[in-house]
Amino acid sequence: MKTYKLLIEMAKQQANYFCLLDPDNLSGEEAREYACKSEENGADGILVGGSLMYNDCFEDNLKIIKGAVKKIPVLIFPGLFNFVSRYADALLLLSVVSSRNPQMLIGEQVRAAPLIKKYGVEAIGTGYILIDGGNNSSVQYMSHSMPIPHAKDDIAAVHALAAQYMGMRIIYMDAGSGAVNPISNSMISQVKSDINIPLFVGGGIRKPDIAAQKAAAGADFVVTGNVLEEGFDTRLIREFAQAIHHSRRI
Ligand code: 1GP
Repeated sequence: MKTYKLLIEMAKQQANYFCLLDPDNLSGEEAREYACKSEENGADGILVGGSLMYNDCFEDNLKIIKGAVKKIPVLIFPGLFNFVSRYADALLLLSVVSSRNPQMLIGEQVRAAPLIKKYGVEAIGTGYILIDGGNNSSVQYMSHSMPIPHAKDDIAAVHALAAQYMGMRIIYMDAGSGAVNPISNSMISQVKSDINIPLFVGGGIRKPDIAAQKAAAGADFVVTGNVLEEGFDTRLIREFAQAIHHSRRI
């Protein structure tokens, strides 16, 4: 509960900025540098994860990232059950509630559960909602899941509400990595007004002013991944962090 309580406190104070690092795409040195520089330039936390495990470096890089940051939480954002490790502050145990594929709703979680117990890592039940971002996302393909249509705010809201009633403690709304269209402000705002648990929003956010809009609409945690993978730019991290921190909730 320690990290979840921290996230609740963080969400009460301000909108927060999380950088998503895909350990598969990073050397150990890059993992250390990106984690350090993210924290130094204002990121409030780091998510570690991706859709694939192509290289055998998830745990090594996670350990490096956790060792490199001083204060901010490091959370696992798993693609599949094999992203379980003791070297994170917590693991977002995702159930893809927008899916009707039982493997992504409960199958992967069942496979992860014994490892979570063995490692003693804090697991935070997370209702993951995939929204159409204007292109076929890796998550959509890998999870055999149809995303919720971009303009159907009410459908997203009832999924979030159902996840909350089922006991999930975070909602993560994702347009998918590299989305053409990030999740709309109106959808974020409707979901946020219906739930009382922290809300993560990501997918296709490439500019600080857009990130600020997502925070102003109600995202407690705004996530960027791709934009930093294309060129790790500390000035851009600072701009994202400042824009998100200075946003005003609607
Ligand atoms: C993907 O929400 C994250 O799961 C981040 O998306 O890579 O498009 O920033 P981007």
